[in-house]
Amino acid sequence: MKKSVWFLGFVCCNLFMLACNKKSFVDFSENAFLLLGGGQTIIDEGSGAFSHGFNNMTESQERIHEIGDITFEQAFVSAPAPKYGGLGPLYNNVSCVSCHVGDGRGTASIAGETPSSLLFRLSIAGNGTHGEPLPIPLFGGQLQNKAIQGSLKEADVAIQFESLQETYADGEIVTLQKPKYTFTNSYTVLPNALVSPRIASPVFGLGLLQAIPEEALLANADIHDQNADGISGKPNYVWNVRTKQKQLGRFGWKANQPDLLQQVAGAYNEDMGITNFIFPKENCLNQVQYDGRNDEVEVSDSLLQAVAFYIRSLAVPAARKVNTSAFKSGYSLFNQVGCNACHVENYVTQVDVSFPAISNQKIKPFTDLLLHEMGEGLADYRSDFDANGFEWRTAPLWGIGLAKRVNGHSNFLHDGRARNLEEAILWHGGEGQHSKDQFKKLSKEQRLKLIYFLENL
Ligand code: HEC
Ligand code: HEC
Ligand SMILES: [Ca+2]
Ligand SMILES: [Ca+2]
Ligand SMILES: [Ca+2]
Repeated sequence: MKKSVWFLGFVCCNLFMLACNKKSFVDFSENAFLLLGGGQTIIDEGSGAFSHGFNNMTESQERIHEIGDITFEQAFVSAPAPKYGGLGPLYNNVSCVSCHVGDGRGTASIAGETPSSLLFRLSIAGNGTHGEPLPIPLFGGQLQNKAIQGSLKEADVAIQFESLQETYADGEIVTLQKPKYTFTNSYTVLPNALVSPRIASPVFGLGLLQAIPEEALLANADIHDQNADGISGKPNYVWNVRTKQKQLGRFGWKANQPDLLQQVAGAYNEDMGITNFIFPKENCLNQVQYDGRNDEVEVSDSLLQAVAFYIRSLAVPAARKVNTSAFKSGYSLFNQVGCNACHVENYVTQVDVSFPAISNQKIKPFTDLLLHEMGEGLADYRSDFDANGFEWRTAPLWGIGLAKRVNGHSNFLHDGRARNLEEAILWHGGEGQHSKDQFKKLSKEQRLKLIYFLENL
């Protein structure tokens, strides 16, 4: 929570309250790029850039945001405790913020170590009744590599990297690293599993993404590539546990979660072993050490809702250096090589009468929130509802240039394998191959400009 910051629209209206006419507003045409989050754009390029609440909330909304913020940062403990007890028996980490550092990305994985903010989704082949992945007997749908005293962690994970190379048209060579995972010390025999590694993704701006009208997203879908541009774009339809219906998926690296509340409730349950009203059973049902008690929730309904609201009302940092010629040419090149076919720039959020601050915002997240086939290199060979083993959700690019400032590293993609923006681009295959090939044909100067544009988003 940082209050001494400026919201763009707010600055003008406040300083020129009496003459709040067109003139005193920021010139939208010239500065349009600053406003990645519409009126919920914050000017901050420091380490707290992802951690600002919305502008124009009511006093009670600000209070809920604050309570959610505290709970997001709270480490849960294993002992029975009035508010923050119930950790485990199995878990991956002790708090939301320990994985989503500064409301941003997980820490980078290091060869030979067990990663702390990288999760492994597990399943056996096939789908459940709602299209969901099938859990592995004795391990469930996620590998927990930590356990409280008296319980057994499911396994350790070791990472190794193998290198491969990409060569630009001008002859320059870039070395990429591909992770390989080995599971050791499993508490019982780990059967042959489908495994999907996923690093913690940034959590700011997600309320705005949730508020994009479904029609606007579906307008970009082209499952069978009928316009033959090589880009399909497929919506994922996933199970909403509360409404007991299939719904458009928006969150997670495969758009495998329908809304923020379910995503947050799932995180408490699977990542931390904290039961809640949406997922009331401990995540270790198959383990013998399970104590059989699932009669009380370990995070209260109101704290769970507060955390979901906190995430929903996190603002987006402004773009920087937008009036430089490097930024402008980088932006043209981004569109020229076809990055915008998936990283779609503009939306207007729908009106929510109960939450004006999130309504009718002109946002620039640079994503279509749809699934794309991204080639062998990125494949996890594991389906997740309608997403197949080659498909991933287009990652939003707003705020991406601040990742290093907030998280101290610039590792990207679903498992954090890319060590910088250039490597992230060079991993694009499948539907992204053509765009990547175009990028590889650019001159060094042009490539640097495109990356400069991303660095300032
Ligand atoms: C062990 C690390 C870890 C912990 C702890 C954790 N998360 Fe996550 N979080 C992840 C990973 C990994 C993903 C991506 C999941 C996927 O693709 O299915 C994610 C995704 C999310 C998303 C969706 C992001 C997006 O862009 O779609 C939200 C929201 C979120 N987490 C909130 C939380 C909250 C709230 C908590 C605490 C209750 C929490 N997370 C705890 C690792 C973690
Ligand atoms: C076919 C659709 C498509 C095209 C075209 C495309 N991307 Fe992506 N992009 C994706 C998807 C899907 C991901 C997530 C892949 C993953 O994590 O495995 C992604 C991820 C990224 C990331 C990493 C984001 C993160 O949070 O980790 C960057 C950076 C990126 N793209 C930039 C670009 C640029 C620059 C171009 C043009 C050269 C481009 N993309 C073209 C679909 C696309
Ligand atoms: Ca528990
Ligand atoms: Ca498990
Ligand atoms: Ca198409």
